[in-house]
Formats: sequence, C-alpha cells, structure tokens
Amino acid sequence: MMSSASRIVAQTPKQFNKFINLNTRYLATQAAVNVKKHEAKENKESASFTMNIFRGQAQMDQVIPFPKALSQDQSETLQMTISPLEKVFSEINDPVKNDEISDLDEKTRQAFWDLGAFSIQVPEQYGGLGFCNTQYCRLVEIVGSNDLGVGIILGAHQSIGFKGILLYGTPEQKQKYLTRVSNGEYAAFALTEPSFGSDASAVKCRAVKSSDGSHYVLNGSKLWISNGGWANIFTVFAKVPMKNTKTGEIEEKVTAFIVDRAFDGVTSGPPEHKMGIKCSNTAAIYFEDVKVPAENLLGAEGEGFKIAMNILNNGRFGMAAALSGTMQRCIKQAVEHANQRVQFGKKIREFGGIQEKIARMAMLQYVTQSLAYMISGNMDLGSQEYQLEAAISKVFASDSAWWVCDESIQILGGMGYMKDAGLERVMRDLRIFRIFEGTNDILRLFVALTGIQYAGSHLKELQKAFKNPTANLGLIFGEAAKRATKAVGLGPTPSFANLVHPSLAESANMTGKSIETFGQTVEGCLIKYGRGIVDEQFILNRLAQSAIDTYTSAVVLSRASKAMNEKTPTAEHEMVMAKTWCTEAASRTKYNLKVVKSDKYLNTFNQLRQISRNICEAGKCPQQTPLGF
Ligand code: MYA
Repeated sequence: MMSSASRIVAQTPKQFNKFINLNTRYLATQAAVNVKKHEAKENKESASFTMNIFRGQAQMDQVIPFPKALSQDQSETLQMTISPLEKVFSEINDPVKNDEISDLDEKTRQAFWDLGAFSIQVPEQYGGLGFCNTQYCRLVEIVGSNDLGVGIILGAHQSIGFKGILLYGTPEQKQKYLTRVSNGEYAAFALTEPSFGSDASAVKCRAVKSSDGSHYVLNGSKLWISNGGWANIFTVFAKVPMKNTKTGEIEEKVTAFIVDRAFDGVTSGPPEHKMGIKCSNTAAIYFEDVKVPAENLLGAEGEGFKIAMNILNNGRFGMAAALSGTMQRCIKQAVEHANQRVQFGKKIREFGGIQEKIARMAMLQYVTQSLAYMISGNMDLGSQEYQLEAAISKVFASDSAWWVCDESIQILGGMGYMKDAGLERVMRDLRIFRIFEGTNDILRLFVALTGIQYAGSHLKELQKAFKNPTANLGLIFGEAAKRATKAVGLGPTPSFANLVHPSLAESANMTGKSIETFGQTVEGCLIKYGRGIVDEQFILNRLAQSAIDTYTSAVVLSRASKAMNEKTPTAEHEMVMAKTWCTEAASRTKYNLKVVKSDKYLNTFNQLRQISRNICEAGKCPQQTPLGF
C-alpha cells in the first residue's frame, strides 16, 4: 500500500511542494528531538527489532530464529547444576522463615555460596561458575519460583553489584575483586541517593582527585542499597570535577568507582523495614572523606552514567527470568486448586471465568519466559543492542507477575488471602519489581524516547538535502524520496510471514501491520509535536505500550515457530498461545495508536490533566460526599 507521503511525491508540482514543506517541517522537528539534550547520534543502523519498529521496519535478525545459545557441553553443565540448586531450596531454604526473621540464616547463606550461586557468571579463573547469560537465566528462573527475597540477595550481588567489574574492570581489578565476590564477600550497586531515584544523572556524591593523582576523596550518601549493610565491595557512582577538553571549563561528570568497606570513612545504616523481599538487606551507605585509590576508578572518569546504564541493561533480563519462575509457581498453585475445588456441582476449572484467568496467566508467563531466553540468548550470541528489549522484559515481567499473582489469589478465593497459602508473601515480594531497577514508568518513557530518537537520526542526510532543495532536486526526487518513505516507516507493509511456521503466518501479518501503523504514527507525532514530544507522556506511554505489544508478539511467534518446526510435545499449545497473544496485542496496538491521533482522546488526556491538577491543588479529593457535608 502506498503511503500518503509517497503518493504526494508521485503527483503534481503543487503536491511536490507540499511534500517538501511537510518533510522540511518534519525534519526540523526530528532534529529538535535529536538534540533534546545531546547532539544527534550518527546515522547508524541498529540490529534491534524494537528500535526499528519506530521506523516502521521489521528487522528480524535478533528475533527469528529463536537464539540457540547453548552448546551440548553448556547444556550438560547447566543440567548438573539445577538439581543441587533445587535441593537447597527444598531442603535448606525456608522462605516463610526468611520472611519472618527478615534475614537469611548462616546455614542457608553458606549453602548458596557453596553452590556457586553468588558467582554464576564469574569466570572460573576467579572462582566462579563461568556460566553464560542463558545458563544464568535458567538458574535464576528456579530462584524466582522459590524465593524472591533470596533472588534479590543473589541479584543485587551479581546482576548489578559487581557486574561493572565483570564488564569494565581492568585485569588487576578483576583479579583482586572477582575472587573476593566469589568467595563469601557480598557486593552492592550504589547509585540511588536521598535526592534522586529515577533521575540517575542527578548524582550528588562527589569524588575529588588528590593533587598527586594517587586517590580520590569521596563524600556523600546512597539510599536503599540492596545488600548495602552486608557488602564489602561497592560499585559507587559519584561526580568528579573534570576539565572539558573543548571549552576548558570545569564540569562535574558521573564516574564509577570500586569502593571497599575496608577504606576509612565507609559506613552503612540499619536495615530498612520493607513490605516484601524481607530477607534481603537494604540500607543506606555513607562516605565521609573516603580515600579511594586511583586504581579503583572503574572505566574512565566521566563515563559513570553510561557504565551505570549498561550494568542495568545487562542485568534486566534476569528479572524476566526470575519472574517467569514466580509466575510458574503461582499458576501451579492456582491450577491445583481449580482442578480439585468443586462449586455449584462442578470443578471450578470448568467455568469460563476461571478458564479465561488461567489462559491469560499462562500466556503472560509464556511471553515473559520467551523474552528472558530471547534476550539472554542474543546477548550470548554477541548482541550489543538489547537495551530497549531488556527494558521491555523488565516492565512486562514485573507487571505480568503482579497480575498473575493477584489472579492466583483470586482463584483460590478466601484461601488465597490466608497467610498459609503463601501467595500473600509472593505478592508483597513482587510489588517492588515494578519500582526498582528503573521504575516501569521511567522505562516506558525510555523505550519510547530512545526509539523516536533513533527514527529521527535516519533523516539527517535528507535534512541536509532539504536545506538546499534546488541544488539537491535530483536527490530529493530520487534516492531521498525513496529513503524518506522507507526511513520513517512508510514503505510497503513489513512482512515476515515467510520466517514463521505456516500456521502462524496470519499472526505475523497482523504484527507486520502493527509495525507499519506504528512507524506512521511515530512520524505523525513528530510532525505534530516536534521537540515537545518529550513532554507528551500520555502519548509516549501509548507508543511504549505498542512497542511492548509488538515486540512480545514477534518474540512468541519466533518461539512457537521453533516449537512447531521441531514438533515438540507442547508445540500446538504454544502455537495457540502465540496466536491468541498476537491477535490481542495487535488490537491493543490498533487502539493505542488510534488514541494518540484522535482529537477526542487527546481531549480526554486534557481532562485527565485537569482532574489531576484539581486534586493536587486541593491536596486531597476536593468534593464533599453527596450528602453535602
Ligand atoms: S538500582 C537503581 C536503579 N536505578 C535506575 O534504574 C535509574 C533509572 N534511570 C535511568 O535509567 C535514566 O536516568 C533515564 C535517562 C533512562 C531516566 N542504556 O538524557 P538521557 C543514554 C544505554 O535520556 P536522563 C536498583 O533499583 C542516552 O541514550 N544508554 O538521560 C536496585 C543518552 O546517550 P547520548 C542510555 O534523562 C534493584 C545519555 O544516556 C540508557 O538523565 C535491585 C543520556 O540520556 C540506557 N538504559 O535519564 C535489583 N539510558 O548522550 C536486584 C540513557 O549518547 C536485581 N542512556 O545520546 C534483581 C535481579 C533479578 C533476580 C536475580 C536472581 C539471581
């Protein structure tokens, strides 16, 4: 189908001028978005599926085929590790006790250390298991199905605590610290401060280099640090004053350090009292004139923000893995109940209301698990471009697990509400997952804005041509017109039906249609809002939701196709789940993309803004009861 822009190009001179005006305006707004805070990035092709849907393109390299990341050897090693881990959970770890005492007793801690569960991805030369992301994913899924509190202790340690050393450490730093974090010493990631949570560049902790360059003097405090009270080794982010080589001015730039509790001036506060994940330790950390040796700089001065973001990106799929396990556990409990509970003369599994719940819970778990293995597999195969997908996996998993746990409780009814059922603990544990490691709200905006920025960067070259249309008429008529339509997603409807199992071709076509509409809608939003799109959170959230629905559809199509092609015992079941997911995701996307273009709905957004302002100004719900007092 021809797009509106390409139809204009093909028609009259008047319409051609309209095309130029439209695109000049569009390109100007694109440029404005690109320089939101930073210079426009290079016009670089991304291998990320999610990035490319913002241009209306289906880039399938990192989606189909489903990544096969493990060698025979790795599979066998993994299988040998699974049963000892399950044994510790069934015989030693007691989630109820952990929750009650808000701690993990010494015997249980030691059992996890002995297994190597604290250093799953540390190379063997430093005392770890040397596992890849996919192997880690499988183990974490088991952790998540047993005890999320333990998951946080393990995750805060290795997913973020020492991950910076693994990714950015010098050989000396690795030798010195990875051996310690694999051998009984806890690590923690210290980013959040009393004055910020989401706004990670607003770091106030400060480190000033000594005049002889031998060390930095670190001051400041960090808040809500998981493992904070137990850790000996911290990855700390602090601002360092440094000279801008271009302007000569002194600027404060976020920088990463490895800080040892043994350094004078490092202290931590008492454990926080939390709603859930109680056995994990959360505490404030204080740094008072701490002398951090220069060799403990992690990466280069001023690179700390990127390092922090990349550590978080690198570990986020772990949350999807853990929560896939949690959902499995909740579903199992709900199904056991539905299979035996009789009401109104029938097992409750026979009722449509229960069937819909179970089916939806199962699909959410299937999608989450697919995301975890898709992302970890791609990472193992060398992908460097997974930050949007990782953010999506975290948002999707934590929203889904919350809903699945809630519905499990609903299926159990009154029994589900009782402490003995164990689901209320899981629910309390789960609540934080939508908040930490980047709130879901912030990560949705991150997905939308990063995608928009990427789509915009592709029009730089064309923008130059439009600055001098006479001289570049050929370019505009020829290549540029083609690129303009393609770059913004206005080419023919992207199709990848040929890449999936024939039984899923129709679903792939639906997803392709979503990608086309998505690219067009992103373009339309940019034309309309220009740089102001960064402040249109009602719209950005709907774009993010559409990106999530579209990416998850592609991922399950890939996984179910693999199952169908390999004729696995559950292939038909997976195929039905994938089809159902794609149909519903495509109609949500159609709706969400319609909403952001419709005056009626935009007016509703204004009304919502107004309602919120009224409440905030009153500081409460301002209306009286209908009784008038
Ligand atoms: S740890 C604390 C977690 N905290 C956060 O996650 C902070 C959230 N905030 C942010 O992520 C950022 O501040 C946001 C951007 C996204 C808001 N990847 O101008 P900008 C680049 C790559 O947009 P800002 C915890 O909770 C961007 O492209 N690059 O920045 C413990 C730009 O680059 P350029 C990124 O508006 C929980 C530049 O940075 C990313 O200031 C314990 C500036 O961008 C990114 N993500 O903010 C969990 N973001 O200059 C335990 C930005 O080139 C683990 N950029 O254009 C549990 C695990 C599960 C269990 C495991 C069991 C074993």
